[in-house]
Amino acid sequence: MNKTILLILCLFGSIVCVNGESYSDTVNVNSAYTNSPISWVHTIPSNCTNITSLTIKIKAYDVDNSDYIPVSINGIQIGYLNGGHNNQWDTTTLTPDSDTLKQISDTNLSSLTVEVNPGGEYMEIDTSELTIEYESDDGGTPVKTPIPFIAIILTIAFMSSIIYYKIK
Ligand SMILES: [Ca+2]
Ligand SMILES: [Ca+2]
Repeated sequence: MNKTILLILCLFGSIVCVNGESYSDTVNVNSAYTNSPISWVHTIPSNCTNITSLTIKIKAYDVDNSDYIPVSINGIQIGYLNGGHNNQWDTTTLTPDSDTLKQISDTNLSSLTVEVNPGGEYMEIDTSELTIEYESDDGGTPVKTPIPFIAIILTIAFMSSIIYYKIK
């Protein structure tokens, strides 16, 4: 590959990634052991206009079956709690794809309301950890994220290709 193009790609990737704003919020849901819907609210930054990535980790008890208890954010379903944990605690990690994120971003973004619907199955929620990367509508002080893995890999690939061509 043309080395100049590769260098430009590396630099561009690094700049785009480093400028992402990042935010985390943990809610101690502490729900009852129940078969009714459970919901809670994650606050998000007031200047957030678009969510570019989202990860939520939900610690739940006694989720017996897979693909059975749906999880939604602002009414948009993002997946299911992990099943196969009869009378056990387990943490489900969900990362909605870009189409789903766009649907969430199109809702009222003043906060994120999470709901799980046990549909008659008894279960319990302990904690919920939300992490988002987002775009904002002002020039406020952004929280810089660490240089992400992909930028490091691209840089290493670039350096390696230079060394390879030099010794060739
Ligand atoms: Ca059970
Ligand atoms: Ca159960």
